[in-house]
Amino acid sequence: MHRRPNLASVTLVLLAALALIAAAGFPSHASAGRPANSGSVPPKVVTVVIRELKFEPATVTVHAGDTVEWKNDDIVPHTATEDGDPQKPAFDSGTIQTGAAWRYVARKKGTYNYICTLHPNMKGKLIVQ
Ligand SMILES: [Cu+2]
Repeated sequence: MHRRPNLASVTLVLLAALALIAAAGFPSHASAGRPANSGSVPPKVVTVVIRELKFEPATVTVHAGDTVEWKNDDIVPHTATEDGDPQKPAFDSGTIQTGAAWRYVARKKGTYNYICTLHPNMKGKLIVQ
C-alpha cells in the first residue's frame, strides 16, 4: 500500500518554496549602498585636463578628501606643482608624460596656486574647502 504524503508536509514544502521565491524577488536593501560617512558628501574625483600649455579648468574647487586628477592631453610633459616654498611644495606631481595622469588626494583645506615647473607661466588654482 502506498503512503500518501500528508497534508502538513505538503503545506510546509509549499511555504518553503514561497519563502524562497519571495526572498529572490524582493532582495533586502539593507546592505545595499555605501557605508554611512556621517552624512557628508562622498569623496569624488575632479579632473583637470592639461592641454595646449593650459590647465583646464584653471581653477577647481573641491572638498577636503576629494581627489584631483591632472590628465596630460598635451604633446609635451607637464607638472602640477604647488607654487609656494619650492623646497617643500604642498603637492608636486613630478613629470606627467603625455597621455598620463597624476592623482592627488586634497586633504588639507586652503587655496593653492600651482604651476607647471617645466613651463612656469602655466598657472592653476586649487581651492580645498
Ligand atoms: Cu608644462
